[in-house]
Amino acid sequence: MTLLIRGGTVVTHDETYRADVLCVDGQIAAVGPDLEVPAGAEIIDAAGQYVMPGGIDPHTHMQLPFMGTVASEDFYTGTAAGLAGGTTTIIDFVIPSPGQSLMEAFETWRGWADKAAADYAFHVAITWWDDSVREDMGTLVREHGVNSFKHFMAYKNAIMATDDILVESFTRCLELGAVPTVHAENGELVYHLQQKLLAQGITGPEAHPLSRPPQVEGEAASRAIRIAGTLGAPIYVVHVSCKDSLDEITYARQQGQAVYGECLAGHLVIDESVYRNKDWDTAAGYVMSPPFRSKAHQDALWKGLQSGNLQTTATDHCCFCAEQKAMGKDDFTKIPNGTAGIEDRMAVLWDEGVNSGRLSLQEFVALTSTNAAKIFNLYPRKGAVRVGADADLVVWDPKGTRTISAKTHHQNIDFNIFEGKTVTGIPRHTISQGKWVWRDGELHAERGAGRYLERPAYPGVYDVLKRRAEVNTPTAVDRD
Ligand code: URQ
Ligand code: ZN
Ligand code: ZN
Repeated sequence: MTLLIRGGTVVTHDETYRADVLCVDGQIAAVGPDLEVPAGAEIIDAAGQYVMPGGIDPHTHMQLPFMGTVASEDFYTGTAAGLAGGTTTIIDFVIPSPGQSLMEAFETWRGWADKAAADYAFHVAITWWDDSVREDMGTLVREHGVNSFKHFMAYKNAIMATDDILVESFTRCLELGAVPTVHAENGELVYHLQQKLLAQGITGPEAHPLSRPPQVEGEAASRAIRIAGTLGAPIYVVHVSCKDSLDEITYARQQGQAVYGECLAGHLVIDESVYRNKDWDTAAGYVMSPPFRSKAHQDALWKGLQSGNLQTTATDHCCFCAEQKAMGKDDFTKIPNGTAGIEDRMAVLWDEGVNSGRLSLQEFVALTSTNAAKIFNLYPRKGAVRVGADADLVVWDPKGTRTISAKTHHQNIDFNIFEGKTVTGIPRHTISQGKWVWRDGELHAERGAGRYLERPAYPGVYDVLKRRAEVNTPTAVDRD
């Protein structure tokens, strides 16, 4: 399989230059001006367009069993929708039920992901603790290429990790050279506020943000960062949604602590007025945690991206259709939490970030691909445009436009949080493993083509991460 992307401008996290890109048998074989056209090669005309590393979404939940139902997007439809949006790698989550063997859950998720159309990796959640969890973490790192473990500080009476679990698990991550990550909301406070609102007879989606105010996130972020700092472990905070948690990250980083922050495309552009929509289904469609916030918090998040205090963008793609959301018709705490985004993340970030002048081209690449690859040790196999890297690329048309809608998206959900938004700047072509899978509006995703990506732990993870993610740690490509 030989593909030549001709006439484009290559943009990486630190370079912008005119070059052709030759892909042979799934890897990048050459990058340079006026490359020879090998016999039989497919040719993509990229004149006037940017050739960038395929997007990496470090936060998805395909077909997640959650809150009494199962997310409507599965690993095939979700990764296919990602390819249509320029995303070529996801990092999803294995979430064992409390008491369930980590290895058993890992094998279950591996089975579900077998149908993926694009490459994938897994964070593994720590939702309970005993010696077997400690052992299984070692097995997952040493034998299965897991180098990140998730901790939900929210969701009391379900998957919430209490402080004792954080301390045990972060310590274990330190021993193993793995990165602990957290969903930072104080689950006890959320539960208390939920009960209070219900007791006042406030049962609709408008109560959702009232039960999870920014200080609930700021407290948990501070606690997780302090615990990690005390133990000498790095920490990655997922879906940072507000100034409260961003300030905690910024302060810790200024003290030299290895703290990383992720923000969601939705949190950058959608505000909490959506929960006051008169239409119940519409308001419930936006229920996800942490909730969408005020514009002031959106501005803070943009500054976080521009200042380098937030390093990645993601989607937390976790889909529930209207009939599933209706499980919470009489009680907002029963509305399955989650929204979609994998198909729109990159175009929304380009439209609101690059077109507005907030982000440079190279910062766009760093935030949608390269930084996630570096932090989770997939770089330079992923997140790079260089010889030897996987041929996962997106040909970006800065002038193309698209109006986002559930009526036309490829995501398996009947709702789109960006409904009606017209973006300028779209993925014209997506190449995955050297195959032309998104061809100017035609999707050629292949069920089962996705591969499980092993992510080695970092030898001496913390000194590497302490030197920030600029260090090229030995990865699969380097080791070959
Ligand atoms: O909390 C998460 O990240 C999962 C359960 C998706 N749902 C959500 O509301 N963010
Ligand atoms: Zn979360
Ligand atoms: Zn999530």
